[in-house]
Amino acid sequence: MKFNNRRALPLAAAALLALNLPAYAADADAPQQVAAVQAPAVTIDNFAFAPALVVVAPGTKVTWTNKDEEPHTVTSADGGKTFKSDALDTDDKFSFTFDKPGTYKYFCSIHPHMIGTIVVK
Ligand SMILES: [Cu+2]
Repeated sequence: MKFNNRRALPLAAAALLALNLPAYAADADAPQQVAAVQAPAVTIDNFAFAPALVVVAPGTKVTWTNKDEEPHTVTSADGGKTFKSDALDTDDKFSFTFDKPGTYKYFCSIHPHMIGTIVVK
């Protein structure tokens, strides 16, 4: 009987795992939430923001890092009223926490053709 009980434990654990997996898969919101958590870093490289579009949940801090040899800024499209970085040198970072839902377009004030969008929802 002792022998049988020992063997039953791993089986019970496996059964619990099997029960948990479908619960994850059935959560339709899960992929969106994962994307929101994984996306809060924007790289500035080769005169472009990448990814140019980032979707985050309210309260998320987004961090930009300039990987170019050229200085860039991160400036909200409302003329920098919402957020505005200093000129970022190579490897400099700028962060902004997006508390309110909305679509936030931004650009580099030095190279205005460089544009990006943060969607908060
Ligand atoms: Cu720039």
